[in-house]
Amino acid sequence: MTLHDPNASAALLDGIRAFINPAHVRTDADSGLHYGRDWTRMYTPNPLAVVLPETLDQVQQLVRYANEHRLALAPSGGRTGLSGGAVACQGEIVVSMERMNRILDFDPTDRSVTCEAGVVTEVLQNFACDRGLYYPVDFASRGSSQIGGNVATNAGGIKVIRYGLTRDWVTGLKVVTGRGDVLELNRGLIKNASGYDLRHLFIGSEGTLGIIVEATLSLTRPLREPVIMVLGVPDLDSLMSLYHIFRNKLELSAFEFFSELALRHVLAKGLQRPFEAGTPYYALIEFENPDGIHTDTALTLFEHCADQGWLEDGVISQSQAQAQELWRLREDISESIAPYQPYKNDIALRISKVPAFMSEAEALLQREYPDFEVLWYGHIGDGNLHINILKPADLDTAAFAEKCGTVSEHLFTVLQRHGGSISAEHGVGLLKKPYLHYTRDEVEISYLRAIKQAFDPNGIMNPGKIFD
Ligand code: 2HG
Ligand code: ZN
Repeated sequence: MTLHDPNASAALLDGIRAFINPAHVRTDADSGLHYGRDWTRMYTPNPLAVVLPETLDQVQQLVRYANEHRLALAPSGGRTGLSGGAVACQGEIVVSMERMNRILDFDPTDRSVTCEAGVVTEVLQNFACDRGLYYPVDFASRGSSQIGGNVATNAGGIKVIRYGLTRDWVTGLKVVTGRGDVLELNRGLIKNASGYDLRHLFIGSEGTLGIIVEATLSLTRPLREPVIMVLGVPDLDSLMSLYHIFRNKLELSAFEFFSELALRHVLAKGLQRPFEAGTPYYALIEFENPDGIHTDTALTLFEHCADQGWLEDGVISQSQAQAQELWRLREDISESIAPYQPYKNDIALRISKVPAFMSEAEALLQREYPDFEVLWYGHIGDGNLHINILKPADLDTAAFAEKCGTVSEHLFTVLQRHGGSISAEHGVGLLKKPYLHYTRDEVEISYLRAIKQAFDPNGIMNPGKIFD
């Protein structure tokens, strides 16, 4: 909600300064720009203020205060989201969790760690690594995304095929609900059959039910000597054949894909082609290979697939450094295309439906939008495709957004027919809100609203995100 009277808003912010360090209640333009948006660049940030609490108690006081004065709060983590879930464009108070960044507890017997919401993903990964363990939810924005945001979007990433999503690693949450109550959900238990599991409602809630303040996460053993193969593939059917055969013979920790068009953007940034031949698609496969025990299997599979015409060329990493370089071919795509203001899609399908959907969608996009450059990449091994449409230089942002809205209607009609979801891992936020009905019907959305009402009766928590 926007406060039109500047004196009234100044007085309300002074009220917050009574319980939060005044230096951490900011209204300057730079803070508004910095904290008021995520990696989605389609919205103009316009927060009332940015508040950086340091304790659970302060978060609770803030939520109670916001209820009393009907102030909208937009919880904020590393703001690496791509659906506008952390955007504050309607006079919200941004609640940045970045000062709540302590790791509070580690237990080697439980193999679990409890941390505040503002801990950066990579910090947690390194903390686990230093103790001989592994936090396996991983993605390109690991260096700035925060655990609270990961939980709020149920972040997925590049290892889902083996390790699942953030949801699979959260054993406990401490939250402040939209009503201002503190709930300790599941308390790190593995088994807990004591009724509704509210923890799972907060996972993926995109800040609309309350503020995640702490998370308890499981850890596992690290991957043993993982190797990467990048394979050049002539068509989609071949890609799926590779998926079947490699997945049956090796335990994969990643099966990613990208198109030649997508690859060209990372090559333009100075990376090397994985091998000389260019092919329409590439598969990136990761598996453990301690002491080279699976090398023969991988090479036999490679030869078999080449004989079948399912791949044209390929490379297998010979060192950790080479593996990292190969990963960059896939992981750097998103950043390399950011200057083109891409219209992003993050869809999910059952894996068995991927080829039919992709060929239908490709034909549709070529027929209806021949002038758009469309890039395909993503986590094909778990049915998650990122379709990025690049803005032509001569089209202004508003006209492009409008055209992409029409693309979405077409694309999601096909997606719905194949039983898919409009968001696999980025969330709904503002960007996908108009299309939620392609995945959730009105009856189901009415249950979502009822849940929102129970946790946030005054509608102060991230209003306008997911649904209105
Ligand atoms: C990825 O998988 C991220 O690289 C970003 O989820 C996807 O840029 C995108 O659309
Ligand atoms: Zn992704």
